[in-house]
Amino acid sequence: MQKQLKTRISIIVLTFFAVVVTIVTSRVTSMARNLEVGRLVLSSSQIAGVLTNIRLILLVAMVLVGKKTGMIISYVLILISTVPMIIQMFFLQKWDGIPGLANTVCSVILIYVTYSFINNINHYNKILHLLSQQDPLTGMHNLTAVRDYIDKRIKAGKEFYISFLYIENFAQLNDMMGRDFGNSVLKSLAGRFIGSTVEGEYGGKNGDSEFVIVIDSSKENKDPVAERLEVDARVKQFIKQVKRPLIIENTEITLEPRAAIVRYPDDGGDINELYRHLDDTIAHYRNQAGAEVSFYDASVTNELTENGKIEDRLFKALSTDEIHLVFQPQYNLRTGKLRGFETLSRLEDEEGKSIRPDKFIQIAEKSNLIFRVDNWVLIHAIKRFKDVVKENPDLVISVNISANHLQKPGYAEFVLRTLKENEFPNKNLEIEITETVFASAIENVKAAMDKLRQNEVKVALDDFGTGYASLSYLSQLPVNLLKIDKSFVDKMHTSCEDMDFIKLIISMGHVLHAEVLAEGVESVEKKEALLEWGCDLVQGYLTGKPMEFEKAVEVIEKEKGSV
Ligand code: G
Ligand code: G
Ligand code: MN
Repeated sequence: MQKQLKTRISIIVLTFFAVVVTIVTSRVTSMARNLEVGRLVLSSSQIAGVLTNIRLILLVAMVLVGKKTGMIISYVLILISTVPMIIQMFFLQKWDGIPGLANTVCSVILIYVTYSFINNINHYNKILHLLSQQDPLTGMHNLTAVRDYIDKRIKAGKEFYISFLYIENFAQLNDMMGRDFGNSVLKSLAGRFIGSTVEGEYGGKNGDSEFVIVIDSSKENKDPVAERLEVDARVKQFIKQVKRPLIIENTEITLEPRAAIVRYPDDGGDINELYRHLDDTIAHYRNQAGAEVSFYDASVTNELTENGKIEDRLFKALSTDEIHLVFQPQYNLRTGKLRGFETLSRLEDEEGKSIRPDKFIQIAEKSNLIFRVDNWVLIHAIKRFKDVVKENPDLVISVNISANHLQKPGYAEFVLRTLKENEFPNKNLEIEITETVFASAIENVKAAMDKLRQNEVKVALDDFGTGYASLSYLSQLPVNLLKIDKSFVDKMHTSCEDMDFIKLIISMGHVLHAEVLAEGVESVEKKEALLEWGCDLVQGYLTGKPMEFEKAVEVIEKEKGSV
């Protein structure tokens, strides 16, 4: 609006001056006498020539400012000033106007050239703008276009929903099948998307593999709950489209789409806040079962802030050695003898309140701090126990290792080097890994485990029964201990199926030449039943809670005394 007004005013001003110059020119021409400016004597035709050029500049400026309108006004002005000249020439046979006429023809051409030049530039500008609003791969509206659209909606005072639709298994697919394959997937999806938005919806592509849908809040539907349900259903339709199997390069693939949704203005006052809350929602629900379409709410951000604080705390604790280690004893079920200890880490917040270990371990795993935590724990556990194991050559000290850790190149070598540097005998260390290693690069895991076992380090499979172990993998992996997950032991006396399962794990362990340990044993009855079923080892509150190092040493000493 502002711009249009400015253009109009400029055209009026330019027209005014052009008219003035035209009038003055015709006056000067008709005067037919010389003008003296100081010592300079100018003929009227000389002055008219200068004025005509000034007018030409004004007319070209008018085309630049007013484009088509500018050109029309220019031509009208030229026509008005030329008609008397032509009349004079033809009716009065005064041919001295011919140079002026030639001048006029040149002006007409110049104005036209200027106009078409401007027009072309505008045309290319439009194409450039279109390209800048388009995702090059899929042809969908890109990030900028979507942001522009949202900005306009906010300025227009509209209410709307934004949904980010992302594909949980896209990165994995990209890694496994290559980027070209991933690009083909996105192109096919874009085809499904572009055709399916209806009036009041706007679709685009955000980041690498993220789609955006903006859905207008319906005017007639004022009930917020009903509206939310409608949006939920609509986004689920998009999800359904994405989930339809895709055939790319003769491979059928199934995607795992998920969506996060925010509402303007409820969930954020500007686009940045809305986007941040969408990202928070994605981070919060990522890998969470059943959370296919999730609406943002404040608790999402609160929890992320909370997790961020724990992460900061952990980060600091790693450099100030404030992670605290406790040790839970493991016993031989048949002889009742102490076998060793599982090392467990503990962390306290700034006020000294303890942070739940499963929580901070999970946060560490998400942020990759887990590698540092695991290494810290390994180093500190063996430093603490190195003198103790020299006195007790059969004692086993076990540490937990995150599943991702073992597949990192050089991990086994790192463990062996650490043991050597600390003069800790390899056979006294046990590495506990969870069954989730089976979901990762098994070849690397197997190589690392083989290397450790060849060097007498023990390897235990933790939380057994809850993960993905397949018999074929299990038979290939050199484990010396299976740890039956606490959840089975908990349900031992209430569920026959769980009892059968425990018996099965025990015999499976023995077939694999591994020992079997039951975790979380809290009662004498369970302990006795496990013994009867042939279970080898036990770890639980019944036989000993996780304890401080000094207490653990006392337990060891007492054992020795009782033998
Ligand atoms: O005892 P507790 O509540 O600490 O254990 C919670 C979970 O955290 C268990 O599954 C345990 O294996 C895991 N855990 C405890 N300490 C560590 C550690 O240092 N590294 C890893 N990767 N996991 C640990
Ligand atoms: O997954 P992992 O085996 O590393 O987990 C060991 C966890 O189980 C630790 O958090 C430990 O404190 C806990 N734990 C060990 N024994 C018992 C028990 O008998 N009862 C309960 N409730 N927790 C136990
Ligand atoms: Mn464990």
